[in-house]
Amino acid sequence: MSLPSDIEKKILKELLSKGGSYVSSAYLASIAGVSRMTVSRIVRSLIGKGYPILVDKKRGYMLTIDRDLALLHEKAWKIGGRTFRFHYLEKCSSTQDIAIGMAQAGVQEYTVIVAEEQLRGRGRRGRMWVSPQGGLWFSIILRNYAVKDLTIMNLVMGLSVIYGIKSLYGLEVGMKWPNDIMISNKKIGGVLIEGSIEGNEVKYVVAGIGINVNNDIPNELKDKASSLKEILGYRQPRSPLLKSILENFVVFEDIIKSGNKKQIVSMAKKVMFTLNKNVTVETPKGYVFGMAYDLDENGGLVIMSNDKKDKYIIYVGDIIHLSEDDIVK
Ligand code: BT5
Repeated sequence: MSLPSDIEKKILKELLSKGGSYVSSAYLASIAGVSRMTVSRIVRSLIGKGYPILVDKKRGYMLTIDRDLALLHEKAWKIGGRTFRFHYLEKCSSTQDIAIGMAQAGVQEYTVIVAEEQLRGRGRRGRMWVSPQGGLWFSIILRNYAVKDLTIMNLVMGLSVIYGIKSLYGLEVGMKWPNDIMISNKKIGGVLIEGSIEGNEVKYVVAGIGINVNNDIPNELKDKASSLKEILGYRQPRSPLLKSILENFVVFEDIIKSGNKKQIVSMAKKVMFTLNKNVTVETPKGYVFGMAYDLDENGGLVIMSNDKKDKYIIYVGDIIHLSEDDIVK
């Protein structure tokens, strides 16, 4: 997805600032210095990008920020030859639980469960994921993956989120290995990959994504977490972000399904904040100290011990906690 043009930005800014009320087409035309026909064309293009804009012949245009995800319920988007079908829930325990139940019941791939609020949102190893109203919390059911590709799925989803945010807002976004989405050293989102393997076959993968958009960050997380609202300075509809993430995801999924893991790893290295940092990793076998300097071909973090005698490769499942020390210059 390309960044919006200047005229598009002007119209969008006006609709965002008057979110929830109608803005007349004549007013938008005068603000942007274009004809009403052009306004109508630009609004149609914004709707195509996932912006929840209601059109009323008499009153003009209204962007709905809070109800945008609800509008997706039982709707579908065709992106990159796939059909993503949405189930929206006002409140649920965790979209992962719902998606896993549906995947086990045979529901088709690319079904997306999206919730306004999760009561028991979770991260890795049963950690709590704070998910109040206003955030983007969703899980996608995926199928037809090879077992060998699973270790890299957190990178595939992480890249989809990073490029989804970058291409929509032009922000600098990075990843803290293995699954944290970071802007200026604060966590704004996370990825959780779960699935089921029987024998040599992947029955399903459920990719869960949580992004702080308009939700408030609780005090206890404020020093290490932030939201797009805090960073951009205003509230955003979430459906364009969801669309942008899915548009990027289909590109990365095509790459992984064509067997080109190397390309995923090399793209992930470019956005990985953790590389060239001194790290401490807590694993079930004990602590590992050293410099994280590379990703291996399966997405594992390669660490050189401080005395340069030992090399460790750590995978997502091995890690309990990773902390970064000072940046090594
Ligand atoms: C993650 O776990 O970062 C994966 C988060 C995945 C959440 C999505 S939402 C949709 C789907 N449904 C679910 O139930 N989950 C997925 P992890 O690396 O284990 O990080 C968890 C840690 O992040 C916590 O221990 C907190 O320190 C911190 N944290 C919790 N909530 C946060 C939030 N909203 N924003 C930033 N950090 C948070």
